Amino acid sequence: MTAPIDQAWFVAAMVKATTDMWLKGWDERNGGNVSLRLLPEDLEDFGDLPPLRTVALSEPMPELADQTFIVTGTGKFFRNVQLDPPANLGVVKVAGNGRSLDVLWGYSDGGGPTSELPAHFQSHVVRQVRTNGRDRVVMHCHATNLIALTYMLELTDANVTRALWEGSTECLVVFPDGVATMPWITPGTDEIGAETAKALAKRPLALWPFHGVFGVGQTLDEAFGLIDTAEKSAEILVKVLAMGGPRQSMTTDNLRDLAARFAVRPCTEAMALNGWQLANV
Ligand code: 2HA
Ligand code: ZN
Repeated sequence: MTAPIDQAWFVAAMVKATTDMWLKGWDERNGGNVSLRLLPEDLEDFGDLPPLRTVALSEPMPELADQTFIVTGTGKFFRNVQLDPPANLGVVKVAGNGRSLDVLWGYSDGGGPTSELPAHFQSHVVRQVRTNGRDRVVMHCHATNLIALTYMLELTDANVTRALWEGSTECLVVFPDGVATMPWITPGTDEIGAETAKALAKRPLALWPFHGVFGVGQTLDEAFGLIDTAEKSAEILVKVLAMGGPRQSMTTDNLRDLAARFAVRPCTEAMALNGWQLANV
């Protein structure tokens, strides 16, 4: 007897992640998208999964050949995922030649994977290399305070990292490799996908100015927790700026003590700064 995929742990986990993201206020309307790489053992209870249909990829992804993912659907509202998982999510397998996807489950009303699939897939490629195959999740959302900060901070990786580290003591421990930034680029394009992957090749978080954030991790909980931690720090920084700006903060010595206590190696560019600064206009 094979079980229906609707009952798989990874469908429940995607429902939980997308529902929590909606409740956090990170995913208005159809904002946000999530992909989770599935392992052969995740699928073995579900028998043969003949392709329901095939979707072309905008650029070939030979590095992901034969890999399977569960991905949120294009145009879908995270609010609604819990009401109808098979309409709002899909399981897709990259073809052996990397040029197309087979839909194995979901997108039941005829839709397809997220418009940000190029950014997800290119990011999966670089994170698999960076983490020896451990990272399985790419998560994008419109976390309000992180977006707000992109209007204010000087947009270099070191400066944004330093600001978010100083915004809350746990941040340096949770993301010692820091936060990447990039210029504004049209969403849904291969170009923003390439820039995002370049950013995530060395850091686990990438800010899209005036738009949102990408976070990665081994599990949905890890990617969610990472974005949640950065967004909490951003919320504090937004309040601090609204109160007239910081009068005091953690020092470089404080950050060094934190790194030593929790045995992390914080990125040197952000440690080398003396505080953080607003964009020059
Ligand atoms: O899926 O968030 O960036 C909607 C978006 C596009
Ligand atoms: Zn978006």
